[in-house]
Amino acid sequence: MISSDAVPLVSIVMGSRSDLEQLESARELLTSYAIPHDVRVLSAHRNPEQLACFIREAEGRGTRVFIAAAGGAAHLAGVIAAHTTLPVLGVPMTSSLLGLDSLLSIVQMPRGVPVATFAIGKAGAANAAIFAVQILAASDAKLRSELKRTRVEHANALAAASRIA
Ligand code: RP5
Repeated sequence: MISSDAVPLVSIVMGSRSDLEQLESARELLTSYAIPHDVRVLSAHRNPEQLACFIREAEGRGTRVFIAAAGGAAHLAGVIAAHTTLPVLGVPMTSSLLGLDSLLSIVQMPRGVPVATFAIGKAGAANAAIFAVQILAASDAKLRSELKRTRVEHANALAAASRIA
């Protein structure tokens, strides 16, 4: 169970409230692994000072991973990475250019300030959350065994549903 006063280990930051729907799976996954997390709308271009302040404070509080979701000229993840050496997982949001603009903006970070980039939209959001759990699990044996158990459960469910005719 996530206690409300637990230190958020993962911070989900999105560029606009309009991104929220694509990120629901990320929130659900982190909750299912009982990972304390927070969720913020902070834009790299609309409120840059607030964003920088939040990243510094989050790191000071004990956040270990950032998930950054943005669409269009999606510089949010890169800007977050500029303010921290913690891992930043970038999720391109679907956009008027189907999210290809967001994907290319996030994935093409110049050498030296990396952002791990995931698939466009909901699948990417879910995978970023799982990846965040995997990062935390590197130093948490219990979490590692939960991840393994989930993989086995998914494989079993797939096997049980494999017969179509
Ligand atoms: C980006 O611009 C946001 O991440 C969002 O995906 C996109 C559109 O934002 P809104 O105009 O809906 O606020 O910064």
